Amino acid sequence: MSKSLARKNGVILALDVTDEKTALTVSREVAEAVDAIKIGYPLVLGTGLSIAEKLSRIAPVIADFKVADIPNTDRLICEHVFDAGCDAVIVQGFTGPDSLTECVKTANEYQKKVFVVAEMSHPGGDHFFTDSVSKEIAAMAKKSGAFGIVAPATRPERVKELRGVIGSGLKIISPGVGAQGGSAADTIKAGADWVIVGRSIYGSKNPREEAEKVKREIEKYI
Ligand code: 3DU
Repeated sequence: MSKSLARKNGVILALDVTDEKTALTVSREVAEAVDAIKIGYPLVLGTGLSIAEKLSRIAPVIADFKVADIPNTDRLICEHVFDAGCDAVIVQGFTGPDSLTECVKTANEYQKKVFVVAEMSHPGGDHFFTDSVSKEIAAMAKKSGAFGIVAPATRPERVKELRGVIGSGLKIISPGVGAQGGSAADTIKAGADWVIVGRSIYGSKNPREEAEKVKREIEKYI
């Protein structure tokens, strides 16, 4: 039985390493300081999807595949993700309500979760994800019954606005802390439930210490 996401520390590890040994070592080291491990194409293409099941024994796994296809293809992808032991999948919303609904329906069948990307965190991330588009995607995520959205830690003011759109029923996970310049405390204060942190944890000499640092930075706000 794979683990299910619950907030204790408010930190999610983005595990973009590409080999299994490092992935398992880092995950075991930081397990007590994070609430989930986010995996994506770098790790899965490097090791195979079987890594998900191994990691899911350590912490809940979120599959960041930014799923963005027609409903049938989306469903097939989500089935693989959940069969592999992941607790949640990250999907795009710009593909429209029918694709998103199919992902949520599949997740519900497995009793798993869908997060929808509302806006991205890199400098070009708001080029197409403009203010109104992001809000529309967030509203659609709420209507679809998704578990939460992804919003940029690099723009806490956007996290706050998107929280206003979805209300308190949906969760917000926010990448962009650390290597991309975002502040964990500001992001949580703006309304995020979890910050997602990758390179500044797994790329450091002491990943456990770095994860603990982020955890301590936000503990009074969660
Ligand atoms: O920048 P970091 O190394 O802390 O990693 C951030 C992770 O979050 C990474 O896996 C990236 O693919 C993901 N992500 C974003 O950075 C920004 C987004 O808008 C969505 C996902």
